[in-house]
Amino acid sequence: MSLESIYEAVLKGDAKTAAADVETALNDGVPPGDILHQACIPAMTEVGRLFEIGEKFVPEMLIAARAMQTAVNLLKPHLVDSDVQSLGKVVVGTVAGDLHDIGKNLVAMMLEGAGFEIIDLGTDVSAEKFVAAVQENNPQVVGMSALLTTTMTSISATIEALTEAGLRDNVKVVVGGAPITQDFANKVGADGFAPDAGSAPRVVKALLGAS
Ligand code: B1M
Repeated sequence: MSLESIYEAVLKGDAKTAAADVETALNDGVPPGDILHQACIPAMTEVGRLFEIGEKFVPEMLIAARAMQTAVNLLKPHLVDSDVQSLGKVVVGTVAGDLHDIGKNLVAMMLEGAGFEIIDLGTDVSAEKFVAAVQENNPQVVGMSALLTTTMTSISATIEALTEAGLRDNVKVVVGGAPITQDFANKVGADGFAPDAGSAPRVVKALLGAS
């Protein structure tokens, strides 16, 4: 089974074929990381490009996202080692006003694989909900994802809410998502920025002084 056929299935939003082809590729010994990075993620990038030039529309982005999530769910057990010792708790969520969750789910998966306990608040998470989750779970890290330029401001609003609640010094804040940069992270007072899911565990571990 070629990576090309998985790429095409995700691009077309054909979840059934994507699932069958991922299963076959795994059985054929294709590394799960290659399936993710050389087929699934490039397909979503292409969906975004086609949307931008008016050749794909929101419903097509949605079905491509479902196919991507189906593939990721099959890859997860192969990418996450469930026997690693806990390095700490991370509360993750996509910020208020934003429904994109594929990148956030990948980040959560990689952190879980590296040994962190994940409390996933989902999408469109208000500042109040982040604050409540920190009060309730006492995590070491809060991870926020934003995919829209219009929701980047929800990151600063959430950081402010954590400060107002007296919790900012208790947690490290890590941010990411397509429009987020290191410069933005510095400006809003985040502790860390990860450009992709692969680098998220390294960034979080460095902030916590874990090796
Ligand atoms: Co939307 N969307 N979308 N969309 N969508 C984008 C983001 C867009 C760039 C498309 C485009 O125009 N080219 C554009 C944003 C433009 C902008 O703001 N500048 C856009 C738009 C405009 C919209 C709507 C407004 C469309 C509309 O309704 N007219 C709407 C907004 C809805 C809302 O959120 N309120 C909308 C809706 C949707 C769908 C619901 C249809 C669907 C999302 C489904 C879902 O997530 N369950 C969707 C999709 C699929 C996309 C694209 C095509 C793909 C996103 C994706 O999953 N990428 C996207 C175009 C693109 O990104 N190329 C687009 C794959 C994923 C692996 O990458 O999410 O970047 P990414 O995550 C990476 C890194 O960013 C990083 O690691 C991840 C893995 O390496 N990362 C972190 C992410 N979070 C992190 C957190 C961290 C660290 C790293 O620490 C905590």
